[in-house]
Amino acid sequence: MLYPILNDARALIDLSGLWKFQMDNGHGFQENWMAEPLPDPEWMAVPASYNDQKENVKYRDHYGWVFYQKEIEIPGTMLSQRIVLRFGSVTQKAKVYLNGKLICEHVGGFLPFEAEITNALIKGKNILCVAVDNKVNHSTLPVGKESGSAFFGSDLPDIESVRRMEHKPANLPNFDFFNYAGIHRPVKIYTTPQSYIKDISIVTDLEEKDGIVQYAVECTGNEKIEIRILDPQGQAVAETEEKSGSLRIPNAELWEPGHPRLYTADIRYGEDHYTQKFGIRTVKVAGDKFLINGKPFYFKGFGKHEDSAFHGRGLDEVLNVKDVSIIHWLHANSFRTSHYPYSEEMMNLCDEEGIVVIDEVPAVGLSVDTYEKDPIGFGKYNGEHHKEVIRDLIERDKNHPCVVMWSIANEPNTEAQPKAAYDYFKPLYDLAHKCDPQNRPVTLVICQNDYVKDITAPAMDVVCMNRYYGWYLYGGDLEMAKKAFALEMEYWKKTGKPVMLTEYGADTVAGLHSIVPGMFSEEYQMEYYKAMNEVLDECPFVVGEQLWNFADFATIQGLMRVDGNKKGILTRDRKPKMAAHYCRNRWKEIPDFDYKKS
Ligand code: GCB
Repeated sequence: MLYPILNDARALIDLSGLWKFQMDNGHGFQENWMAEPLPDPEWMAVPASYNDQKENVKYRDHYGWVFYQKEIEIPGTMLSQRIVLRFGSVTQKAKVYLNGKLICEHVGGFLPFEAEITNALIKGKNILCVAVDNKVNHSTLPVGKESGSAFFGSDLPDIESVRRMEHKPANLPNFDFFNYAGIHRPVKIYTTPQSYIKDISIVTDLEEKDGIVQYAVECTGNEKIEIRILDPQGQAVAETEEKSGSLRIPNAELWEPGHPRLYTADIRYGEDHYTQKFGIRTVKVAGDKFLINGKPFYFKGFGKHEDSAFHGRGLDEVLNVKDVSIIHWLHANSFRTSHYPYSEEMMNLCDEEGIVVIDEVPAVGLSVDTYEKDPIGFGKYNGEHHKEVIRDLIERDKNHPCVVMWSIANEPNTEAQPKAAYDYFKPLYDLAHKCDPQNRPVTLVICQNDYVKDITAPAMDVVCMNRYYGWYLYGGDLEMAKKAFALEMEYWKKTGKPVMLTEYGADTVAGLHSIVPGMFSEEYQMEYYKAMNEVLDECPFVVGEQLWNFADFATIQGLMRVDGNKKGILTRDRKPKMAAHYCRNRWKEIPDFDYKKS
């Protein structure tokens, strides 16, 4: 799906700003809130989560539908074109109405969707209404549990279960980040001519010093096409009048981490015009190495979250720029979009800034017990939706040079029912390969478990693992943690695969210090990373270290979390903890390429 742009052929209107908002009273749909002005609205900013914009627990802990409304009027000059309404993301589920008519529905909170509204618009004012549902359950990604009794603030369940101390919230996210909801990314209206450019796929290769650009443009209509490839300085270096084919760029300037050179495919099709940036680079796994442009790359970075004060999970471009600036300051070169696709704006920025991205679908929280205890196993999840998000993510991000690998899940327990896990995930792995014109490596991030039983992780192109030796296991005992970690790495070495640590970390309260490093202190977090990195540095097959987490982030309330997850090397407002300085010094000495020589 193409990112909406403004140019001499296409108009673009951004509907960001204040929208009218009302939480469902249980009768919103029956009372036709989609068609009439909301009965008792208040103001809510878009894009952003609604949860933290007001000082009342009912917004933070709302469970179910909310309604957003905006009056829109389209300039008459735009009406001769195709008019498309596009959402960057709405979390978790959306029903979109124009003047009371349902124009589209979307399930899944982290990917864009759009609908043509040319014929649904009326002259003058139109009521645009978006109903948003935040519930998570076994059919959604991420996964939640719906057990059907009390939720925050609702009535107590029967007295017997209260006495038995059974507390089953109606909706419990099975993931460790706050279930922020709302219209999270920009809502835009864009236009195209009636015959238009629908999609573009670009795959690049290298032959000696030349770049090979294979391209395919999908269009509707029957117009003449003209494509020019512009180099990073804007000079035309190739031209064609074919919708698909291959072009040679002599002495190509490559896209590399830290040195991102971007080309542009400038496409005219009849009256339409679209410009697509791309990078000339290759990505490949060879033996136990991860190659970018044929050279062994070493990932230095973190798992992140889209999370900040007030905005929640809403797009915050200031924060994106700030985070990328901090990534450069740290001498890091990469991150994983844990645990869902990030905004298109962030992906564009990473292309421009030369940050390497592992792109993850929102498949977090898929957990099963042993066959005896959980005979349905992975069967309880919605595999079709899982396929859909893989297809849609790749469709959205296929042309980004920053994306070097797809992650099809975070921490499903692949060892409790090893064969069932393999049968569930292997087809998803194959699907990701099939969908990606660039055929990038595919992985799945595994959790700490009885690793010798896991047959799914070794079936991936890179073994990506989250490990908490020294925190959840052997917490406080770094010597023991090191030994256990080193023992495990002996096992993975034998698989011959590239291995990467995609999470490791320790909760750390900024400002808490101890001379003898103790858990939660800044000294412990730093010593923890030193200890784990000592093990990693002994393993030539390890192709990267991405710690957990870039910054502290919000989670559901619970006994494990004091004001959220504190494993950031930065605080939530981006102040460095001691470990950030340690990482900065370490990563300064680690080159992007050829770190592990043997
Ligand atoms: C994990 C999860 C991540 C959590 C983290 C933690 O393994 O992948 O979502 O936040 O552990 O801090 O417990």
